[in-house]
Amino acid sequence: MIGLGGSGKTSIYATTFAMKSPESTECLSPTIMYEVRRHPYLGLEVSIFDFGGQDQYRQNYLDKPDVFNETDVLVPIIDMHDPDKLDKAKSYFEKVIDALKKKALKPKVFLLYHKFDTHDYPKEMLDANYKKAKGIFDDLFKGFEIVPYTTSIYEQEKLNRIFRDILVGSYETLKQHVEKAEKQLKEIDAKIIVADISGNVIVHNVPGVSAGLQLRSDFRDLIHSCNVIRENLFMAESATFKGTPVDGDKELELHIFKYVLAALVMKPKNAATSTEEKISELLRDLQLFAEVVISSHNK
Ligand SMILES: Nc1nc2c(ncn2[C@@H]2O[C@H](COP(=O)(O)OP(=O)(O)OP(=O)(O)O)[C@@H](O)[C@H]2O)c(=O)[nH]1
Ligand SMILES: [Mg+2]
Repeated sequence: MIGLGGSGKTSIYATTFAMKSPESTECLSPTIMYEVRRHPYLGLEVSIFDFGGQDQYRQNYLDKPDVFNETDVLVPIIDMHDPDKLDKAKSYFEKVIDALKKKALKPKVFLLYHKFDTHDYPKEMLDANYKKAKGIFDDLFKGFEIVPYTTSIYEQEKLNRIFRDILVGSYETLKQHVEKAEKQLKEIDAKIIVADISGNVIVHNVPGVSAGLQLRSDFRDLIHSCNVIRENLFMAESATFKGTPVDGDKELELHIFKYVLAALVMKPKNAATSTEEKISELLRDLQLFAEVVISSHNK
């Protein structure tokens, strides 16, 4: 993630990956040099580089561009509340692009028009800034595969989806599976959460189950414990766990697929046959999804 100082990089990291609330970002200090955080996602170790954007640090990266080696994805972040700095951001990004080109690096670019919200900011100015910024930046990264988005830490579900797409983006087939599962969830009359074993939510249809990409801690603990049982006791790649209260008709199932993927299904004990059929179909697809994840790791 690159951008000028104060554009919101660390805030995006904190709310999307570290379970922090948007309000808590208001007292963040500027990042010194760059911070690298390793984040397990679908069995991969993803390294997220948060490049501090103050003047002296930016110059440092440009002087020693080896820090950009092995960049698979570049996320330039532009502050929609600070129109006076658009030209400065442009000139920084141009220099980064030069450095990448010299190294023959061609990361995918996810361009974020960030702080796209009216939190202490007038709507008319936001719209004007966005229009102006698009004129400057949409063309800047031509030659790269680029996807632009408007983002805000106050619109967390959207930010989560964008980062999920960034993280699965390297595997085209995975993306198709995610999109299909998303569609299926909309049509199933049961609450379902699909997450990876580390507790990153991939898709769900239950409001309020995650803080950023991270699943609520009780569900995360459940997945973790069941995964340990799967490994140590069952010694199987996949396993199913069921729970139900003694009184009442709720039912919870946890399916683990190929030691990477988990699906939590919450439904009434006697759900309609059509619901059961749709769930079975989803579970079969998730099994395939997990196989694709594993085979993409082995490439
Ligand atoms: N309104 C609004 N404010 C935001 C948003 N994202 C971040 N901020 C605020 O922007 C300020 C700076 O955020 P940081 O995340 O520290 O910025 P940074 O890009 O990491 O800055 P450096 O570390 O100096 O490069 C904080 O006060 C955040 O609360 C957003 O989406 N909307
Ligand atoms: Mg920072």
